[in-house]
Amino acid sequence: MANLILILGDQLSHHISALEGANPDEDRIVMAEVHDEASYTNHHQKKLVLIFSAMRHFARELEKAGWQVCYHHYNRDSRCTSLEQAVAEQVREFRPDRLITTECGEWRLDSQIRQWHKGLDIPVEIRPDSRFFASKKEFADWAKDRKQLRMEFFYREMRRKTGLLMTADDEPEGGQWNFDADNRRKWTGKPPAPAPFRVEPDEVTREVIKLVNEEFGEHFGTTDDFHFAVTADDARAALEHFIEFALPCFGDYQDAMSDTEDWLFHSILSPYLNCGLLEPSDVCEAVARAWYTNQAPINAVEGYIRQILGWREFVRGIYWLKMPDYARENRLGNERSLPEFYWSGDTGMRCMQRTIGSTRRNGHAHHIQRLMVTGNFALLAGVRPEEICDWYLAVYVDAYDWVELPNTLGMVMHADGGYLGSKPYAASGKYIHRMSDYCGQCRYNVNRTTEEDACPFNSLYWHFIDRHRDDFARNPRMALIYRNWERQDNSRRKATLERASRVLENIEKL
Ligand code: FAD
Ligand code: DLZ
Ligand code: SF4
Repeated sequence: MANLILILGDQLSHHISALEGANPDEDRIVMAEVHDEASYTNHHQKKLVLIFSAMRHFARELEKAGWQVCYHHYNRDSRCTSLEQAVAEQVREFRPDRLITTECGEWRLDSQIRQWHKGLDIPVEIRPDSRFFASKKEFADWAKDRKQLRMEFFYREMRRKTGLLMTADDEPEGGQWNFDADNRRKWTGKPPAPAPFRVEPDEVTREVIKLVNEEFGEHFGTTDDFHFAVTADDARAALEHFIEFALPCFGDYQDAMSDTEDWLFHSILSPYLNCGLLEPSDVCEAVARAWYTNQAPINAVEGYIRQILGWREFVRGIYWLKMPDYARENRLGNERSLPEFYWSGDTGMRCMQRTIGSTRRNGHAHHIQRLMVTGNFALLAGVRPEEICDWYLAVYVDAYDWVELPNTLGMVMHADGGYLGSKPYAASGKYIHRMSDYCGQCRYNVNRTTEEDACPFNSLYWHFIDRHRDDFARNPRMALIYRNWERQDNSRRKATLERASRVLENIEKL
């Protein structure tokens, strides 16, 4: 029995379930760069380079290992513009008994693939994606009958299940589950942040850069200075670089932001984890080893593993539990359009300008920039969730619907009614000032709220609190905030709300 095996652009792993039990002498693999996948959003140009180049390298590795690979290169004149057409072409030529693939990571494409058998006229076998620690069913079982889902409890279950950072007595290493309280230091330039891991583009990548420049030059961002890994070996070297140079300080400066350093002590591994070049279990095990061999402290190691074993798995679980209705949620009733400066970076708000600048240049911004700068601003200003979600899906090299959507719609925009987070991550400029050195370089004054040069985040924060009284005043975690707002005298509150209204009216000019 001969099978056709489809490997998608984010499934670039030799251990992918679609390959299990396959026979290189009989079966054939299909991989395809296609217009529909390259343009369902305004993908950052570096993301296109990463995916196409990593796909080409992976196909070569498969061929070297003895597989027959039918690889469809992107071509603007090709009649084959969708994955279904690319597969259908191979089905016509090769006449396989069935198509085998691993479940796709996003609802849009997954729901299409589940209908392919009708047009292809052969069975389509869709296998679970075993790269995750928890299967979709395992997460759904955990979530069943729980009124509120809290990442922390799910994470503890995952620690117990995997044994990661657990003692022989089934207790958390270091005596605590969570060292977050130690992980909130501001970074003032010392210790110096390590240079990010770089791979210079080889011939294959240079060819893809040329292709992306010619065919997708209108997309967001730039291909300039592309230095991401595009093979599993290089992604592994990026992991080792992170463990040696950045992990020891990852915890301390996890929430810090800098006007001068784009990458700080972050791992920049999400692009590789998400397209298959790195396996989450390998990353977590390597990071845990750093604790056992005294290469990194527990607050860094636990903090890092929580991001992957906890948050990454948790948001995926929620995505599959709640889609497709989740994508349409807008519980705070936001109606504002996304300001144009999210695309251009042309704003006097230094924190926004620097975060969007890094996003444009690198296709990357770290978590606190995404959450507390660009995300926080969209939340406070009441941007339509759909528009800000489209932005986050487009602009990051690591962006895929399954991870972007719950983070944006749930964590940032609180548009799901608090399913993902117990309270909105709304903050005034004070938080950004505490965690960064942006404010010293800004046109606005972070210590002011009502004046014309006052930091826009300050009045917008109180405007958000005031206009969502019905949504949040009864939330015990927000009670103090409402008391603080009500304690301010009427004229002060009026002036704050008036300043916020002016900010919102002139939002494009900020
Ligand atoms: P590190 O800080 O080194 O963290 C380590 C790893 O933990 C990351 O590589 C990532 O795999 C995982 N991780 C950390 N936080 C999260 C999280 N909240 N959700 C899921 N995984 C997490 N991450 C994506 O991978 N793709 C996205 O499209 C994406 N969109 C986001 C949108 C918003 C609005 C926000 C607030 C966060 C988003 N994140 C997304 C999560 C997080 O910002 C990135 O994973 C992280 O910045 C990637 O950089 P890093 O590899 O240096 O991360
Ligand atoms: C994101 C992406 C892009 C840009 N291009 C391709 C492609 O040409 N071929 C392909 O197989 N996959 C691509 N991908 C990934 C898919 O669009 C999709 O996001 C994932 O497969 C979801 O799991
Ligand atoms: Fe951002 Fe406000 Fe600070 Fe300017 S003053 S950098 S707008 S937080």
